[in-house]
Amino acid sequence: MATSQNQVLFEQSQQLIPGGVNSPVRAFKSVGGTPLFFKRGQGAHVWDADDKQYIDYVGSWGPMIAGHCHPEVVKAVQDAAAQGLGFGAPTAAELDIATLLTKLVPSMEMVRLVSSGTEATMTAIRLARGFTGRSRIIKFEGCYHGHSDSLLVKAGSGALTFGNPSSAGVPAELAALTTVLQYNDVAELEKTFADLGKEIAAVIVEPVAGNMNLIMPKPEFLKAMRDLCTKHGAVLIVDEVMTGFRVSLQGAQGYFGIQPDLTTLGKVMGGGLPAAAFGGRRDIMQHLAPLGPVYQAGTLSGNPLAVAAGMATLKLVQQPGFYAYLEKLAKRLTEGLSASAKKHGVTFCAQSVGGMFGVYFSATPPSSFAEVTASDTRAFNRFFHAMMEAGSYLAPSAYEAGFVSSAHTEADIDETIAAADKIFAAWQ
Ligand code: HOZ
Repeated sequence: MATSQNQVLFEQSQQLIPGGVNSPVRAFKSVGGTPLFFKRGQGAHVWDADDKQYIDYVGSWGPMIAGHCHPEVVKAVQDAAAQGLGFGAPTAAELDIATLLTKLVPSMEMVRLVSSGTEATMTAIRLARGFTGRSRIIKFEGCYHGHSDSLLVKAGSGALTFGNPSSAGVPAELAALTTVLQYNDVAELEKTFADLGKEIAAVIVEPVAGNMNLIMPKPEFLKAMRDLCTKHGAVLIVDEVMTGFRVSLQGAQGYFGIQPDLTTLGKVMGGGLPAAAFGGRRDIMQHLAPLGPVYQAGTLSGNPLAVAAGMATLKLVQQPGFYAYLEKLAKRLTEGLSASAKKHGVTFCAQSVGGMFGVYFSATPPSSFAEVTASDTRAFNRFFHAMMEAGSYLAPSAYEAGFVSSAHTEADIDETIAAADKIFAAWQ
């Protein structure tokens, strides 16, 4: 058998790059085997270093909502590149995207562009602390908000996948200022505010948890959070890095009707290039330098190529029927997979919201960290590899959400369901 180029590249990479990857969850460590090294993407498909083709359900972890290499996105980036790769000075394009973002997400009265979701959430926390003069923040177990110190406490995504939800290197003194509660547990949230209300600067939440697989919020959970933050003068930060322009055009806040004080965005708004943002109430945003005392900066913030890719993508998602199509595809996928598993007696379920979905080797969709970590991860790992072999690429972890794009077709989805059906038929 010919040597896999994925294997060759992985072995070489491990000599130079810790774990052979530049972001841990890419390493396939929890699912086992060799990570795929991608060469090319087009529409809903990607090709690995061995030229094997896959239907892609990762979409660069969310940004590729219009598929890979959408001609309008590629052209916008090429046009921007021809004008200059970066200036470290304001451009009119930054005003254009700020105008669009504040129009599409009306709770954002002002917005600041950054380059990654981690920067957006890290700064939103600092801003909330600077605005309230308080230090404590509340997050929820299994929610992942990037890898800044205050937020890498009982986190999801790669941190959970590799069993280090609270990272080494985060000073205990800092971690002590992060109170971690259970997702969807209203009583615990109420009690914490009753006990510590005056200390709480902010609550930060993934409005649909997408970094411990996919967990839907209970409506009363988001409502209680809003009410308690208002009552106690804490800042509600809704982290829409994953859900923004993914769950609906107005993100999860539009979908569920919640009004955050601050919102963080990333992924889709950069169209695949490094652009992210945070924004919200004007009185809070005015505390940011150079207007106010809370500092934040970035040489690459508002980079013209990233802004161009983001603008082109945000133009595409505003087309009529865009989200209805994504939702239809995601439902077709999750319903098809669930029906097949049921037919073959496999304990499995799946659900979706907008263009994101979760698959679970459990009888019902989990609603908490405890439930999701009780699902059968060995079964997931086996399924993941069998699906990859059959040409469908899922996220390489039982604790990540999946994504569809407008480039996926019903035929793509049906091919994936047919592959799963064969796998479930042989499942013991
Ligand atoms: N934070 C991403 C998963 N939710 C992983 C990013 C990456 O590995 O590219």
